[in-house]
Amino acid sequence: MALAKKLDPTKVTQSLPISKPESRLYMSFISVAFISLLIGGLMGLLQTLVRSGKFTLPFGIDYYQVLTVHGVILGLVLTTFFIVGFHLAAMGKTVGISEQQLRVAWIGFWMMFFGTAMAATTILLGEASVLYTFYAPLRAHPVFYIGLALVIVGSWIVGFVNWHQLAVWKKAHPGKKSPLLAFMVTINTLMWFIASLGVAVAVLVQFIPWSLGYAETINVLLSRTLFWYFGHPLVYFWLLPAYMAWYVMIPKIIGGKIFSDSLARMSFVLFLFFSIPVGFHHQLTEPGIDPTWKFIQVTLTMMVVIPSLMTAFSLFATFEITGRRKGAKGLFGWFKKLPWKDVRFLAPFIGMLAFIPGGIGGIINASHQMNSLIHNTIWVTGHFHLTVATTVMLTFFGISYWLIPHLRGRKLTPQINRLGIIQAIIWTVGMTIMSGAMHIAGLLGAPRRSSYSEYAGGDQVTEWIGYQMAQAIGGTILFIGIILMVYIFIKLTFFAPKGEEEFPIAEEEEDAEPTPAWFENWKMWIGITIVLILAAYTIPVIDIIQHSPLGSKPFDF
Ligand code: HAS
Ligand code: CU
Repeated sequence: MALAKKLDPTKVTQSLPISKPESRLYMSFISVAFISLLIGGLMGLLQTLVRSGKFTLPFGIDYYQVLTVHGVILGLVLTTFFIVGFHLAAMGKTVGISEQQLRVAWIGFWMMFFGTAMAATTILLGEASVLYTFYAPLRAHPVFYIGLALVIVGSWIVGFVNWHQLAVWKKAHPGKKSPLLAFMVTINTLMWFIASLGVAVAVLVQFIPWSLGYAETINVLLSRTLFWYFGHPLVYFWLLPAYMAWYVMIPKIIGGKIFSDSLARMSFVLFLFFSIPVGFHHQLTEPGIDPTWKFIQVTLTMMVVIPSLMTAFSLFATFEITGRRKGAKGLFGWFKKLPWKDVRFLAPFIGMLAFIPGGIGGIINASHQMNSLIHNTIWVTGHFHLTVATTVMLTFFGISYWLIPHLRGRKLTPQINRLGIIQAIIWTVGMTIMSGAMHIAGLLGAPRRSSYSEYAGGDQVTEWIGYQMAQAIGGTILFIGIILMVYIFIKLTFFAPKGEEEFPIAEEEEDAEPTPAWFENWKMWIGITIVLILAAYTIPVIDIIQHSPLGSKPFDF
């Protein structure tokens, strides 16, 4: 605490103006995200229609090609572009960006853009129907892997810019704590960098030489382990920007304050620690990994639930305190004081609600015995359509309603606000039907990642088919939601009336305890993260390298 007192406790509500050239960069990222939404969403619709058994894809298009476009363009492209754009805007607003760093960030953008175009071309040519997890021994065209590598390296470049931005700010503000948003962005980019090193190694050392024909076989288990070392933190890379909006923007939008700056920082630090050493919870049914290590990583998975529970606690506290300040009485009176008619609040709030069943589903998945019931069934697809496609996406939509007009010098009109509320409701209805049906069908054994099939005997398919129809109905409703959202995006970007829209950043409570200085000890955070990763992965990875059977021959597309 002695140290903490030395920090300048003034509430650094940094709010810098965003210049035109900055806006152009941030909007470029966000625009790619919305174009991806349209393309990827259309693919999703097609998939649900095929699985209903009532529709065949035209022109010889393959189901798995469509599924790969869907997963890559939504899971990897939309998310990464939106997040990198949002990160940059959050940093620009709180710590600023120099012209030189802006130029470097543009290099990152173009690398990501060309990488995406390369990967997309191979998928569209039918040379890379390997799904977004590109599991070996499925082998894609080398350009697919090179494209993915470019997207990752491009995102690193922007990450380095983000770190540089914070370092410059800290130099200019000695002894001050970094603005909360900048701290959060730094954690998320750190996590992303450390995690994507794993997939970068898999792509550069295993997949590219193998797809070029230099290596005849591939160590399948090693490649999957490296993928999931990245794949789990990937889902938190999606979630944390939503948490930034929940911790920092939502309190401001509802007219309240940040419940606790230290709690918010601590939860992000815990995500950095526990997001990475847990990838085995995606490989629980995989032979070749000692159960002891699976047990250790499952235990760490349960640890990563804690920062989400802290977030839930903190949000309830913010809602209640704000409501009571506005005169709410009784146990739940504060509920009525929330701004239900403001889409900037409503869309992320529905996202929070969806995360309650989404998170419970996650804990079920992570429990080894129950995992053997649901693994590889469409239950898992139901789980991630609640988490990433509802919790995260509705929050990203919520962010877009103020961020896009803020960057474009326009206003969120009452009419667009109303359309946004309709959009959020359509999304909720569509997703409840689709994801609910996926969960139930999964429990009945319906597989994921599989086209329509009659399964010869016919018994099982009759059990599943009603739910697959329901998924097609939900999918159609969702696609209407996507068209509406893209319309709103175009409206906000080009046609909304000129004006000013607030970039909402909440302040801390007046009487908040000062945030301890050790939060700025980045060496400690990175050190603990590395120790945890080495503890969870070193021995099993050595095992995998030493004891894996001969590598696998490719299965080409
Ligand atoms: Fe997951 C599979 C375990 C969270 C995404 N997950 C996936 C896949 C994706 C995904 C994409 O252990 C599929 C990958 C593939 O293609 O194979 N997941 C978890 C666990 C959590 C979890 C333990 N997942 C997420 C998030 C995702 C995501 C977040 C995306 C954004 N997941 C798994 C496992 C598998 C898996 C296994 C592999 C399954 C298999 O066998 O293949 C946890 O982080 C969840 C913790 C969250 C909570 C909820 C806290 C609630 C909050 C809301 C508060 C609400 C408020 C509203 C305040 C405990 C914060 C107020 C309300 C009022 C009423 C006023
Ligand atoms: Cu996971």
